[in-house]
Amino acid sequence: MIPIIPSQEVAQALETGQPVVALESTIITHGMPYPDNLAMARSVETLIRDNGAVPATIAVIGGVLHVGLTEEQAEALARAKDPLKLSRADLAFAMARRLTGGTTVAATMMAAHTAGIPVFATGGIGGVHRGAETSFDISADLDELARTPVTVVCAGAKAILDLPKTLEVLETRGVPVIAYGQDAFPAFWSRDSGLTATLRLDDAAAIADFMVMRARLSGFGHGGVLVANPVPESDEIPLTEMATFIERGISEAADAGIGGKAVTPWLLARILEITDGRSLKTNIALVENNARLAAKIAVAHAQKSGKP
Ligand code: PSU
Ligand code: MN
Repeated sequence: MIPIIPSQEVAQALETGQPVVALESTIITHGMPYPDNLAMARSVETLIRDNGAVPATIAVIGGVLHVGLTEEQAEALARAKDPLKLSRADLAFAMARRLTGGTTVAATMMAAHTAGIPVFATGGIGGVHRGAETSFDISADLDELARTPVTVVCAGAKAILDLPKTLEVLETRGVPVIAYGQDAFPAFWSRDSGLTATLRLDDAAAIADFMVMRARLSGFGHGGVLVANPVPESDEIPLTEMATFIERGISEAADAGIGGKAVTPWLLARILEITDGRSLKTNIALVENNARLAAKIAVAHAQKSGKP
């Protein structure tokens, strides 16, 4: 048996076929500073409830893989000192050593699928880093999307990555990339990356239909689905503006010798400083926007799966 502990509320929702939305927690432990991280975690859960689904934030606390956190657990995670960043490669280690950490998109997908939750909301996925041709830094999120059947609702991928290469890898690995309500693939803080997503759907019900059909094809073997939901216009920082901040952050990261798992958290924190907090406001708005859409998809999917 896989040692996963669902909260009472999540266990009950899953038993009775109610819609559930999984949430990652690296965004809490490494993506935003305290106390904004805790406020974001709370508002996202509230938005999911307001849209008719049950939130299930996933994290490892003291070695236990939790699916659904109590208020106290969420607060402890948001305040944790030196929490780990847990991707597929790190989960068992953290659990065996009874450690605490936030789960990335990859690790959250693993836990959500094991728990029986088909829909998951995050901010942005990891991808192919700029310079990957020499560093080989490609997020495990992409591999997980290729293998684990969970629908991930994100705001695209951050423009700190190499977005054309990220889309190429997703295509090679057979991951459908669906832009929501527009043709362009969004770039996290910005609505338009300048690249076109291969697929487009305009409402939650159509995405749920797509999920159901993909599951029916699972005899061929199938993995996840990526839904790329642009940040609301009122909160976006256009790419032209963002590009300058990103270039500066990346060159500073290189000078400081930042590499590996530390790159994304370091850049997010530095860009927050460079933009004087504006990027954080956008980051929170896009996660909230993704939570709303994920809840709508989960509700539509639960109906189409013949459950209440
Ligand atoms: N996007 C954010 N904040 C984050 C991340 C993405 O706005 O904290 C995290 C996600 O958990 C994602 C991870 O899965 O970064 C990717 O890290 P890496 O590139 O090291 O795989
Ligand atoms: Mn990496």
